[in-house]
Amino acid sequence: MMFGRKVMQPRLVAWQGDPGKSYRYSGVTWDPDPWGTAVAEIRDRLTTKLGIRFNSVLLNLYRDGHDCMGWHRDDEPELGPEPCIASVSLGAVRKFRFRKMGDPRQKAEVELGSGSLLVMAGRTQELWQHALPRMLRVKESRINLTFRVIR
Ligand SMILES: O=C(O)CCC(=O)C(=O)O
Repeated sequence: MMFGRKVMQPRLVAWQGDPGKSYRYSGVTWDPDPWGTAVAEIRDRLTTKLGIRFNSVLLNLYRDGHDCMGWHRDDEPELGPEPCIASVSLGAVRKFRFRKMGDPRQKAEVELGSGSLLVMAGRTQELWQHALPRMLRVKESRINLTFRVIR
C-alpha cells in the first residue's frame, strides 16, 4: 500500500516459515507457506554458520533488471530490536545499496553475486535504508531469500 493505494511490486514475492509466523509490511499481511525442502536446507546451513534459527523467509524473484526494490528498512515491530537478517542471493549479480538515515550522502554499495550471503545485524535497520536498484542491462533473473526471526 502506498498513500492508501494498492500498488504492484516490481518483483514476485512469497513467504515461508513456521506455522503462525505471519509478516506484515507495506499494509499486507503474509501468512506463511510451509518450508520448501531446498529453502529449509539453506536455513539449516545458516543456523550452523550464524548460530541463529531463522523461523521465516521472504523469497523474492527479480525476473530481470527491470525488477527492483526501493529504499526501505526492515524495521517492522514483529522483527524486534536489532534484528539479524540473513540475505542469500542466487542468479544474476545485482547491486545492493545502503544510505544513512538522516544523512543520505553517507552511502555504501555491494555487488551480490550468486551464492553470496549478506548479514544485516545490530543497528543496521535502525540507522540505514537499503535498496536494490533497477539495472536495465541485466537480462537474467535473480532469487533473493531474506531469512528472519519473527517474534
Ligand atoms: O533483494 C534483495 O537483495 C533485498 C530484498 C529486500 O531488501 C527485502 O526484501 O527487504
